[in-house]
Amino acid sequence: MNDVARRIIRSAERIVSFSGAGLSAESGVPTFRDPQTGGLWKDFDPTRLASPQGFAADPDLVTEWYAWRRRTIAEAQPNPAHTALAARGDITHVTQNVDDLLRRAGAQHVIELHGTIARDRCHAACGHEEAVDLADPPGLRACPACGDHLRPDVVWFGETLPAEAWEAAERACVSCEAMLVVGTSAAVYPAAGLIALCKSAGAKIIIVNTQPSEASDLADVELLGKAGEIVPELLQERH
Ligand code: BV8
Ligand code: ZN
Repeated sequence: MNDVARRIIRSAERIVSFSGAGLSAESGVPTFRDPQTGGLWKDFDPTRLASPQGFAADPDLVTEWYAWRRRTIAEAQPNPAHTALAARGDITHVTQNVDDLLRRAGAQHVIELHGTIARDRCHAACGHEEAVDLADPPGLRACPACGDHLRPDVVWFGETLPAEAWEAAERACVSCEAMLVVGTSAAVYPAAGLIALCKSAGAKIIIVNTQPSEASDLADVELLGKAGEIVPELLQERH
């Protein structure tokens, strides 16, 4: 284990974790851009399946694709990286992930920048939303309040991030002393911009990833390897 990284974590009072699909890869949830761990976007076209245009063109296809992802997540279990992060109630967890594995690992306060796959909301944003059973996901259906379609409460390409989550994440980043970046290619904005925001606020950046990413040049320490192996060692209790 890298002592510099451990010293940064031990001496920082305010820490933000920033996670992506690589955090859940060892739980069997496919990533988006990493061919070794699912690489969803190599088989599926994100503009057709994770965009309002795609949903408008074929709402059944998009609903079925999310039902498949929901069943996969229902069968997944939190891995040691989720558990280690969840055990640190002093860390503010900001995630791009839409799976519920950090919550299931016991993390109290998770800022979900891209929403959650565990909920549906009205596509016309009339305000109606409802939890879904990931193990038995619903098919395409109408919003009981206004008749438009219900869709996963996630942020699609071209959609804005939930304002409350974004503001909470920015607030945490501008005052943090260390950011622990876990399992993200740092390719998607505005989320990935939070890493540079922390850096500009004077925070130390520790990256845990199986390969270099678009954030590598911002790292004070880059630990190449699996989150499930590195994160528990890095976060072992402070003392
Ligand atoms: C917005 C839906 C505008 C939820 C997702 C051109 C240039 C720049 C930007 C843009 C552009 N054109 C469009 C944009 C903006 C666009 C964007 O950033 N596009 C990128 C791709 C170029 N962003 C948007 O559209 C955002 N909205 O900008 O709105 C706007 C503004 C004002 C008013 C109206 C509109 C919305 C972005 C959110 C998109 N939603 N998914 C879902 O179904 O999941 S994207 C998808 O990518 C997920 O959300 C995911 O969270 C996100 C990031 O991916 P990662 O989590 O990093 O996963 P990835 O597979 O990429 O990487 C995994 C990493 O883990 C790899 O590096 C791998 O090596 C590593 N790994 C694997 N195993 C392990 C591991 N590491 C450790 N341990 C392991 N075991
Ligand atoms: Zn509605």
